[in-house]
Amino acid sequence: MPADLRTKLGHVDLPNPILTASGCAGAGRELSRFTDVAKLGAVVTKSIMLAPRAGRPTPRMAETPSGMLNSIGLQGPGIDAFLQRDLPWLLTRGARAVVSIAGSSAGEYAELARRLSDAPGVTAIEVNISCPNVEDRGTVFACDPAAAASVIEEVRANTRYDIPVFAKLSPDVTDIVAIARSCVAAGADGLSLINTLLGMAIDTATMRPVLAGLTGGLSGPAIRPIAVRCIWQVKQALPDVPIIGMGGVRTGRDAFELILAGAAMVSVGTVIFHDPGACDRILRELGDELARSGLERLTDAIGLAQQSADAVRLGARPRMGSRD
Ligand code: RRO
Repeated sequence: MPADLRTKLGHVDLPNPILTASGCAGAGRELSRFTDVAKLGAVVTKSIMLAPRAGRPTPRMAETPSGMLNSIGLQGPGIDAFLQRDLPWLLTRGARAVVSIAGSSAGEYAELARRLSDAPGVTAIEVNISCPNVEDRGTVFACDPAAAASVIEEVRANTRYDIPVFAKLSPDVTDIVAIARSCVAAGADGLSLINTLLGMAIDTATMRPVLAGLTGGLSGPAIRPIAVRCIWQVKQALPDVPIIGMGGVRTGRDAFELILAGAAMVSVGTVIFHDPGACDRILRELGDELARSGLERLTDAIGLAQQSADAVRLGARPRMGSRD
């Protein structure tokens, strides 16, 4: 029997847990040549700001061992064009739209939340407070518990009550649990873990930085263990808060790993650039992983590795799956 893959995005039911990762599939249109966007758990859009924005100069991408650096710098059409063109397109296709928002002040985030609440069809808002590609690290709200809370409080207060608000956090902090607690106390319904890590590459032939923006966000398989660790730590501290996990997922087994750590949903990102049909494949493979492990429901797998760890701590034998 195929496993039941249904999950919950806050109080919203999703048919399955595989989402696109913000920034890796635009607003879904390009991806729709390769994937039926209505069959995904949801499409998470590229972070949208109030005004259109050109982003950083090129080159903006660089390959690294088992990963990739990006220095896009929040390129986007702005909220007006998004509401006129991109959101209606997603809805006519039957996709669930999780809209990622970004701003340079709590007030800008609040305005975006208001505009999205007035539009029909927004499934959830992912509040990107962790973009690494900004001029001033002081504006990375997710690096400070009070700054993170001030944005989330404004967004929650200005978002329609039936739209869940997820805060997207940065792994570039000493204590991600402190930031997570602060966001939840400020009204976040869930957490997205993790954004990219700040990195840099230097071309030894030219003896210059590879990226025009100098630094960039590191993504891809290289960061998956960091995502697993962050999800694990936050799930331990806040077991009832739903988590969208992301970071280097390439296969159904990788997605299963994030779910066992505590994620209720998994966003797929960097792999899409060289395998645009990856979301469909990962969804199939995840179903196979659950079946092989003797799990009938995805929800039974969420955070399951934590229970095994608890059992080991208490001196009991860990629960073994049926995998050989
Ligand atoms: O646009 C970007 O450069 C970007 C964003 Br908003 C983000 O959240 N994470 C990232 O790696 N790049």
